[in-house]
Amino acid sequence: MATKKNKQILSDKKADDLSPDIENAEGQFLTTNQGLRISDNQNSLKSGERGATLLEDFILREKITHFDHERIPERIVHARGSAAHGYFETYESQAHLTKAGFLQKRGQRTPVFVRFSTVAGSRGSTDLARDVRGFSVKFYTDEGNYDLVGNNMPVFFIQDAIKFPDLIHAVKPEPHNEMPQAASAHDTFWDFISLMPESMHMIMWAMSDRAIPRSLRMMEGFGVHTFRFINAEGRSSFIKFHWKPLLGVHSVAWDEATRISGKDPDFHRRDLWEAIESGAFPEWELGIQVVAEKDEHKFPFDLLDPTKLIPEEMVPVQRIGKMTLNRNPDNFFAETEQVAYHPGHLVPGIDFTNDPLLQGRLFSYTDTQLSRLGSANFHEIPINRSVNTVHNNQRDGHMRQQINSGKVAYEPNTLGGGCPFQAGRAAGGFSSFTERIDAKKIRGRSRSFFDHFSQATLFFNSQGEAEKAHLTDALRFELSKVQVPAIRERMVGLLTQVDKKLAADVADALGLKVPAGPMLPMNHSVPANENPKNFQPVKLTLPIEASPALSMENTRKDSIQTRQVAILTANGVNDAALAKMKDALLKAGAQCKLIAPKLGFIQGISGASLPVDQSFLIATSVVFDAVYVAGGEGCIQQLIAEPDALHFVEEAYKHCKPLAFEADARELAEYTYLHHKFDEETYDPTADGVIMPGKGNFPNDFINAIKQHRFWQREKAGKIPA
Ligand code: HDE
Repeated sequence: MATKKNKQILSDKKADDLSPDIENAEGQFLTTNQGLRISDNQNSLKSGERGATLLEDFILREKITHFDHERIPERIVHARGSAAHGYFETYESQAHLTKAGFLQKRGQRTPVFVRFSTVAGSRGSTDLARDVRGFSVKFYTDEGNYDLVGNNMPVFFIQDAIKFPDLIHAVKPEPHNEMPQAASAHDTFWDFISLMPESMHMIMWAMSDRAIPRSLRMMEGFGVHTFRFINAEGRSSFIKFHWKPLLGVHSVAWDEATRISGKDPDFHRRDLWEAIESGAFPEWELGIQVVAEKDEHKFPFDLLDPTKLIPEEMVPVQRIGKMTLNRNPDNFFAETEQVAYHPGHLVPGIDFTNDPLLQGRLFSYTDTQLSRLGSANFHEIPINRSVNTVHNNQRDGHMRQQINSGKVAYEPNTLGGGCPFQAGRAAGGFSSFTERIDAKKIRGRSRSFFDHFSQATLFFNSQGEAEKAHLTDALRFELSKVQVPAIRERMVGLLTQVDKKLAADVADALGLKVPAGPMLPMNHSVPANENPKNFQPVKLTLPIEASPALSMENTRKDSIQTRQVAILTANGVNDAALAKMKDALLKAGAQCKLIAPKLGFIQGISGASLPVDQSFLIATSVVFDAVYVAGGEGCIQQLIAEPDALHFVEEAYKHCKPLAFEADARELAEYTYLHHKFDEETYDPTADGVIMPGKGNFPNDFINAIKQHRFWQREKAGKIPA
C-alpha cells in the first residue's frame, strides 16, 4: 500500500517528486561537506606567499579527494545514454489480462524515468554509431517499481544468456589496442557472428537503418522477450511489448551518421533535451501482442526464442496507453548515470517466461549494480527509490540512508508485532505464475530454436527498395572493414541462407564468389548431442512472405513537429517571402534556424533586421531535416560567393532531404550539383522533394515534402559529389 505521502507524490508529479535531495544554492554560502563556511575558494593554505602547500589544508584535501572519486564504473554495455522523466497514461483497463495496478483504470497516470542508450560504445562515444539502442522504462507504480528494459529492435543476437559475454567481448573495441570505438565493423565482431547462425535475424536489423535513428524520439521500443500478463483469476497470457513513437520511425543516411558523429557527437542527446525544453514532449504508445496460453505452440517458431518476433500481421498490436516525456533530468550523474534498471523489477500481474536469455538477465542486472553503484543499498538512491514505501528486514551496508528504528530485524517476530508481515495475494503480494515443469536437467536447446533464417528472410523481404539497398551497403561496409578474408567468406556463406541476391551483392563488393551455403563447422548451433560438423540450415515456412509493419517506409508521415529547418540567407534577403515561409513552418510545428555568412543581424529588402542563429562557420546540413534557400538578389549573390552555402545545399540533397528555393534562389542551384534538376523539361520538383514556387502553395508543398522525411529515390540517380 502506498503511504499518504507517496500517494501525493503519485498524484502531483512535480520536479522534485523523485529526487527529494535537489539542491538550491541560491543566496547560500559555499561550505565544506561538513557544513563549514569557506572564506577563500581561490588559494590553498601555504607557508607564506611563495611557500609550499600545507598538509593541514583540510579544505583543499576534502575538495580534491572528492574530485578523485567522482567517477563510478561505466555500464559494461549501454554505457552511453540519455534520459528523461515523464508519465504513462493507461487508455483502458487491462484487468481482463493483468492485475497490474497501473493498468486498471482509464486515464490512470504513473510517473516514469526513461533511459535510451547505445550498446557498444563508451560513455563519451558518439550518439550516431551503427548500433542497437536501449529503451529502458522505469514505472514508479504504487505497487513498486516496474522496469521494462528493452531495445529499439524486437529480437536479439543470441538465444542463451551464456553467450552474452562472448557477444559483448566480440563487439567491444578489440582488447589488444582498444579499437575501434563504438563500431561493429571489425574482425572480432564478425568472426563471432559468422560462427553464430542464430544471430542472422538480428544482423538484418542491426545493418538496417533502424541502427541509425534520426532521433531517440523517432524510434520504436520492444520488450524483446515474451512476457506474461496474469489477471486476478490467475489466468496467464503471453505478451510482447511494443513502444510506437507518435512522430513515426525515421532514420538518417549512413554517410550522414558518420558526419554527424564529427559535427555533433551529442546529436541524439541534444535533440531529446531540446525537444523537452521547448515543450515538444516526445510520446510513444505502449502496444501489446497477446497470445493465449493455449496457443503457445501454434506458431512456426518458439515464443521463448528471443531471435524471433511475432509478425504484427499474425497477432495485431493493441495500444493500451501512452507515455509522454516532459522533464529533463536535473543532474546527469544523479539520475541518468545512477538509475538502475532490472528486468526482475516486477509488479503483480506481470511475469517472465522461460526465455533462456531473459532468465540470464535476471541474474545480471543486480550483480552489475553492485559493482557499478558499489552497495546493496542502490535502491535508496533517489532515482531508484520506489514511491511505495519499502519495509523489510534488510539492514545496514555501505552508505545506508534509511534509519530503521527499533530492535526487530527478523521475521517471524512478536516483539515488533509481527511486522512487517507477508502480503497475501489479496493484499497485493507478488506470486509467481505456477507454471508446470516436469523435465530433465540438461544443457541444451529445444529443437524449436534451430530455425535461424526464416525470420531473417522475412525481415529482408519486408524492406522497401531503398531499405534493402541501405542494408546491403551496410554489410558491404562492415565486412570491407574486416581484415581476415575467411571471416568475410563465412559471412557471405550465411547470407546465402537469407537471400541469394543479398549474398551476391555483398560478395561482389568484397570481390568474392558466392559459396553454395554456410561453411562448416557452425560452432554450437546444432541440437545437443549432435556433431557441429553436421550443421544443416533449418528454414521453416512462415505463413506470410513479408510483413509491411517491419518497413519504415510504412511508418506514419503526417507531421513535421520538431523538424529542424535550415534557412540559408544573407543581407538583401526578401524578408517578406522569408517570413511567410517561416511562419508556415513554425505553425506546422517545425523549428527554424537562420544561417548566414556572419553572426549578428542581416538586413532585409524591406529594411527589417533579422537575428542570425548560426554562421556557416559552425552550421552543418547534417543536423537539419530540410533546407530553405531564401530569395532576394543581394542575398543570393552573397550565398553564391560562399562555398559553405553551396556545400550545404549539395550535402542536404545528397542525404535526400527536402529543399525549397525561392524563385530567384534558383540561380544558386545552378552553381550546385542540382543544376541539372532544373534543365530537364519533364522534371517534377515535388516528386523529388526539391520545391520551387509554382502552381501549388509553396510553403505547403515544402511542408508536405518534410513530412515524407527523405527522398531516397535520389540515390538511384547515382552518386552525388558532396
Ligand atoms: Fe542488458 N544489460 N543484458 N539486454 N541491457 C545491461 O545492466 C545483460 C539484453 C538492456 O539504461 C547491464 O545496468 C545480459 C537484452 C538495456 O541503464 C547488464 C544479457 C536486452 C540496458 C546487462 C542482456 C537488453 C542493459 C549493464 C543477456 C533487450 C541499459 C548496465 C542475457 C531486451 C539499461 C546495467 C540502462 C544493460 C546484462 C541482454 C537491454 C550488464 C547478461 C536481450 C536497455 O547487467
